[in-house]
Amino acid sequence: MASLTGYYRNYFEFQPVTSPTANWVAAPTTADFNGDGFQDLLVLGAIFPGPGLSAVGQQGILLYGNASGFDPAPQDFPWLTLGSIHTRKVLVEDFNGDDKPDLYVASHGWDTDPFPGEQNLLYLSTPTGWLEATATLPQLSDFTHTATAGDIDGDGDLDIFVGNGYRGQNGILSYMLVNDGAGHFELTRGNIPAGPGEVLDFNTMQMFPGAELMDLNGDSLPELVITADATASFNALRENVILWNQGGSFSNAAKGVLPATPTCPTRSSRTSRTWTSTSTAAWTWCSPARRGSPSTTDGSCRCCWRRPTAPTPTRRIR
Ligand SMILES: [Ca+2]
Ligand SMILES: [Ca+2]
Ligand SMILES: [Ca+2]
Ligand SMILES: [Ca+2]
Repeated sequence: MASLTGYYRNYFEFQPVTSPTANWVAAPTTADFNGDGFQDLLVLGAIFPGPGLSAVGQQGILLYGNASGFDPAPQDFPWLTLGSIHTRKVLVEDFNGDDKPDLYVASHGWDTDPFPGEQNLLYLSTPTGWLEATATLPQLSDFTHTATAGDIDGDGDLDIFVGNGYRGQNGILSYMLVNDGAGHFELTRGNIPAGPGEVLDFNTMQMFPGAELMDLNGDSLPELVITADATASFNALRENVILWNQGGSFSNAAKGVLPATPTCPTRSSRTSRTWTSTSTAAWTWCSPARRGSPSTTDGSCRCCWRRPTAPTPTRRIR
């Protein structure tokens, strides 16, 4: 691998690299951007709120893969001027049908109250290079945490589900961008359940950070899988769901619920049967990062908590 020093090395160590200063890296994405058969790596800079910091757009980096590793890409790619504040996901797909990759950049912006959101970005391939086509998107400062592409209506082009699973300052619900085949998109919510009381309504039902389009039943139309925010105790649902594609539309009526993962009792529920087990076998000790998480070893509620300080395990909860 070509050595990564200075600027590039710092990026991967989450170090400040330039002014404006990135203190975060966002949405690492692999794709063959230059069509040479080697996977390339795109990483965007991001800025996370902190003392003395302000919401300033950041550049990213693109490294072209080769037989021995990666090298910086020529600066004809718009990573230097991309200027996103906090991106969550980058879609690299051919949206305009010329067999070259295009980019949709899904961002939520300055990540602190009042969560003002950020304009998502679109870059299209042309015979002579990249075209910034963001102006053709809906002009919205939405609080986008995820996006996913798929041909939802089976007309041969890739459409985009924009997942606004959290309210943000502007309260913009999720939407679908329907492609006209040339990389021009029309916003609609007529084919997704984002109305009051429906599964994509963050106001009443469900907050979610993740979404994917994929065909799960082999009919060539992608289903929409939504992964819920399990920590949002105020959510009515907190369900990971499959929205089955019904001829290009998704609805509450055609919803499947994925099995829930076990959750650990909290300290306030430590008198539950699990926690009053007389056998320390019901416990599993783990690293701080996994405290309070269910064991993945057997799917039962063997909960990670705190490694005891005493030589003999106790069931003290901290
Ligand atoms: Ca490549
Ligand atoms: Ca293209
Ligand atoms: Ca389509
Ligand atoms: Ca399907």
